[in-house]
Amino acid sequence: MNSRAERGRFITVEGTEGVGKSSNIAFIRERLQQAGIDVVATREPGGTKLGEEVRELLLDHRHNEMSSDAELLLMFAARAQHIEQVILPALSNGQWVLCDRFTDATYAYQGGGRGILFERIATLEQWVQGTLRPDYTVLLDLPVEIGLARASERGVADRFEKEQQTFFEQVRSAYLAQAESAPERYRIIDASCPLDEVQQQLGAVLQTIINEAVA
Ligand code: Z5A
Repeated sequence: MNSRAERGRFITVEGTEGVGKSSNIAFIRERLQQAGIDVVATREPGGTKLGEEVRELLLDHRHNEMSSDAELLLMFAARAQHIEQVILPALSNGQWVLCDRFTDATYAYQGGGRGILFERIATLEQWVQGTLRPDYTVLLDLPVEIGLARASERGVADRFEKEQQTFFEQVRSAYLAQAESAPERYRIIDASCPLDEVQQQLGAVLQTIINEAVA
């Protein structure tokens, strides 16, 4: 499929706490590979040596004093490195990039959750990304209380996971508003179902994405 080295596709996966991103990204990657697609799976914040170090700062609960603007700028600092070092080279090489969170998370968490003006985020988006936007965004969506109950079974909470339910309600609302404003890019999955049903939905969505790519 990538023999003509046409630009690859950029797929991002988003959702609030406990929606099952980790559980489903491996499934998405495998489905794409089964279709003969060369996939680079990566994540934000992170994806590069520098970005992973920035991630540690961002998630470390010892930095509870971090200001919202510092948090926003660190997200974009890690993103700038990720785009230059990983995302753009892969896409221009014809590979597909599957990214666990991207700028929609910034609108949802720093915009919806922390209350930073969307215009301010859009300025950084334009500066750091130029014209780069995801081709498809899979939003795993479920009621916040279900996600928090699932996530509570994991280990020690990081700096974001310590936020209250209202914070995650604002994050979810921001995601749903973004999905509504960009229906051609977003694919919403009901993540409240058992995992096999979530993956049935994902399988159907991926098939249409693959069909569109080869059409
Ligand atoms: N962040 C930000 O603020 N701004 C930005 O621009 C970016 C990120 C890029 C780290 O992200 C933090 O960075 C994140 C937002 C912020 N903070 N939060 N919250 P992350 O993506 O690395 O962290 P995460 O949100 O905790 O994602 P995760 O580790 O992938 O977890 P998950 O989506 O919550 O999924 P999971 O671990 O696969 O599932 C949770 C549990 O539920 C687990 O026990 C599963 O077995 C179970 N599960 C999964 N699916 C099901 C179903 N269908 N039924 C029942 N149980 C299930």
